[in-house]
Amino acid sequence: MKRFTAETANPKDIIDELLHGGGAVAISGLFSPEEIAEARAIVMEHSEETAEKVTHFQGAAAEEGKLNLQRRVWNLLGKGEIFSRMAAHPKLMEILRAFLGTEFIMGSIAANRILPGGPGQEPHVDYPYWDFHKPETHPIGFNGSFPMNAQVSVLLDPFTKESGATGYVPGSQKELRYPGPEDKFFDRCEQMTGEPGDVALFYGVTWHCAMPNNADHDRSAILIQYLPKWVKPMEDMPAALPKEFLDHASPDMRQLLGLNYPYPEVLDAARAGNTEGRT
Ligand SMILES: O=C(O)CCC(=O)C(=O)O
Ligand SMILES: [Fe+2]
Repeated sequence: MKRFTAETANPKDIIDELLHGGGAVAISGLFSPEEIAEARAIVMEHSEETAEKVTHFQGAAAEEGKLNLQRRVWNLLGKGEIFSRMAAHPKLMEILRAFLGTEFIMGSIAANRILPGGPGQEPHVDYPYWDFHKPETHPIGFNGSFPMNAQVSVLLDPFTKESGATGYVPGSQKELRYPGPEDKFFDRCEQMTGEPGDVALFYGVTWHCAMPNNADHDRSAILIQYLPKWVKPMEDMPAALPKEFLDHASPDMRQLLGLNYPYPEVLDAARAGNTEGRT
């Protein structure tokens, strides 16, 4: 995985790597140890209980009775201001505007906590093709030649081979396809390793998954999904957030929440007049 710092991270090289290189990059130096400690404490607090939350790509863990070792915390914007800062970090905004279009949105911000012994996930590609194991439900000829998704993982713990750093197959983003057993993912994958505070940024059509945590410590990350403005987001964040949050959202946060993009809209009831076009 190509590694950048806050100083060297530039949209052109990163986008080239996401589309035509390995499909994933690391960026260090965007978040302070204090910010990471604050985020981690909130995630741990909200995942202390074993109440099961909706999750994905964990069929094997469910069969083995180990879902309890892989915990999600959803709707993070409502759980601490630090998560708004993470989602709208100016360096990430700059890169993602160049990658997904200047008016891109956020589809989800959640934590993925894998406890020691957690078995990891099934290799997959991310939304908007979560169910691309059923390709016939998507348009014919659908491909990954332009990005309809970017994923950011903000690492809260050491992500090592042992602790189950996200596995991925470099270059697999070049052909949009859901991996199967014949692809021998686990023989071929590399891992997005890093220190707490590092960011892994990847193009979501790259085959990837959380790997088994064989370490003696938790392995948590903040997972942020970014999308072009017209892709249906995964979490209905405006519906889950209090009115005060929406009223006080910064311009970047309003964009991320999709509040600047009107559709779908009841056009019969919309303000009359020409609202769209070059002139
Ligand atoms: O936590 C990870 O390492 C990856 C999680 C992931 O890919 C997902 O939940 O879609
Ligand atoms: Fe994923």
